[in-house]
Amino acid sequence: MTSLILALDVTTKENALAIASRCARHIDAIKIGYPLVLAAGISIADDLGDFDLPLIADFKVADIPNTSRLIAEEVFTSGYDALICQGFTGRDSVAACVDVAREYGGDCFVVTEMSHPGATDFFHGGIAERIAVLAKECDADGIIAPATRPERIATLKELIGDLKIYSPGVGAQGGDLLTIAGIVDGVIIGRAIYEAEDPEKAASQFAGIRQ
Ligand code: OMP
Repeated sequence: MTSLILALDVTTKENALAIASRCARHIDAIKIGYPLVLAAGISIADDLGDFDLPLIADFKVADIPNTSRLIAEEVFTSGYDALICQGFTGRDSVAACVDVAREYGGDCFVVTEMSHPGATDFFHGGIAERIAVLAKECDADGIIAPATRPERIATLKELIGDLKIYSPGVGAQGGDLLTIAGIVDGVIIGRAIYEAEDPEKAASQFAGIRQ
């Protein structure tokens, strides 16, 4: 089974709750990032908690270990179940995020290679591979890898053992759902659901991967 993760990048609490409410039965988790938290506050987790779905805080934490730890503590004490951090910051910063996740019984996912075109400027040439190995060595729960480059997912998958892969880039960024659904643990989809004329219908169509 492949999980369907809704990237809830809307900028009002009302819209967030309306879309989550309509999509909840078709999805396995909600990912919340800067757009929604800056607009509605980190306590949006309390409101979204009503849907009884895991909440993933996508802050792509990329700081020194102490600041990363402080951010991670805010995330987990605010009711989120998982945190996404960048991996290029290095071992000590990634370890700080993983350690806090462990303290709170949560998960930590490490971005290895991003999904947009410009990501190839810096993540290629062996960097993403090194980050994938680092994520495994730091005992992270999984990596984030690009649905826009399925061949890169295959390469990174060979390096991470039993770590999970969550993959954004399907729909608005051009990634193909069925191409990656069989090789990752979770597919992250935002605009193709929340900007759809009927978000519930869109979510239900993507939810075919959950069977
Ligand atoms: P859509 O492009 O609208 O489906 O949204 C994709 C979601 O995944 C957004 O919340 C992005 O911030 C996030 N994302 C990427 O698109 N690419 C990445 O490389 C990493 C992420 C992420 O970490 O979630």
